[in-house]
Amino acid sequence: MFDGADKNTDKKLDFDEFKELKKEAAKQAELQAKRDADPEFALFYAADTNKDDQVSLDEWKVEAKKADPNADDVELEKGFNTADTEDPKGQLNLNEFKVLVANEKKLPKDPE
Ligand SMILES: [Ca+2]
Ligand SMILES: [Ca+2]
Repeated sequence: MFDGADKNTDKKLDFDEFKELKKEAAKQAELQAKRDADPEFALFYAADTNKDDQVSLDEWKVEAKKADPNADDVELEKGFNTADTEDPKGQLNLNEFKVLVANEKKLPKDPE
């Protein structure tokens, strides 16, 4: 962490680098607070494994199957496409993802 922040590699943290470090820590704390306050954001964040702030169909399938290993690919894809209303297509941003999660909750569960 120290080495990473020491951008001009003089092996000393100057004040700017220290500020960067503080900013990064604040960003992480903010993110954590957001995850704590917003379960859907936490899910979005967990599903977005490549951290590009979009959840792809593949990322969604992986995440959905953690919750339900028997989830059906076709059904997952249908739900994904229904929520995917904004560009870029094939990727869900946080807003679209929340729609997806809300839709999933509305689905009647198959009686066992
Ligand atoms: Ca992603
Ligand atoms: Ca989209």
